[in-house]
Amino acid sequence: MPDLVTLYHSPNTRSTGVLALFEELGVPFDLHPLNMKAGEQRGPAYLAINPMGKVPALMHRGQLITEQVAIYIYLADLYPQAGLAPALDSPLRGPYLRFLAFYGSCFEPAAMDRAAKREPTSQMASPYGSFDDTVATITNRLREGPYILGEQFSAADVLWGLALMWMTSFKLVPETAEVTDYVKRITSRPSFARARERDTALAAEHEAAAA
Ligand SMILES: N[C@@H](CCC(=O)N[C@@H](CS)C(=O)NCC(=O)O)C(=O)O
Repeated sequence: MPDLVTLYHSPNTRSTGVLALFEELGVPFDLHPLNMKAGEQRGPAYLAINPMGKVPALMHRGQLITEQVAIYIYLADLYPQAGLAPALDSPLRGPYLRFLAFYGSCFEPAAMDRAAKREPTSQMASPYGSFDDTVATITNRLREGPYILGEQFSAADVLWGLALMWMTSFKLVPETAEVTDYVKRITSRPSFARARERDTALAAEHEAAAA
């Protein structure tokens, strides 16, 4: 078993998915909460660790790992016995990496531009083409389901399940049957229930401490 990974986490943020991922992996980790209500993520102590002041972040063997996509890949590979990442020589390794990278380099930027009502550049110049293309790409993939890799549940589903839950609740992504069924399938897993429980308790603590 590798030595403990530290997770820098704030409740009800992108790092909630990493909490659920740890639950899926079933491994111990060191949880380092940051109270965003008190601005701890922008304080000197955390900026000295992660100059971006963002969560999620991992510290492991003296190295900082940031960016959700890198974190999901790193953890699923670090604990291969959980079976959340296809092996390097599996035919599913390509689509697994594709849909993780697609999330970070296409889908999230497209959704953030849409949320901020920013006019996208031309389809040819944009790294994601168009918002509608990104939604169609993931929706078509989910139609094949039940998971991103077909029958095989993976770390990519933890990332996409939570992201699509938020994106549909913010009305950024249309609540089509493919998307809502998928969100329900992923976020009803016990790992998500346990992550939500931890977040609820942490959020209450942070609220009280910042008051
Ligand atoms: N590119 C980062 C984005 C992380 C991010 O934006 N995290 C937000 C929480 S959801 C954050 O830490 N915001 C606090 C701040 O910027 O002060 C990733 O993929 O992990």
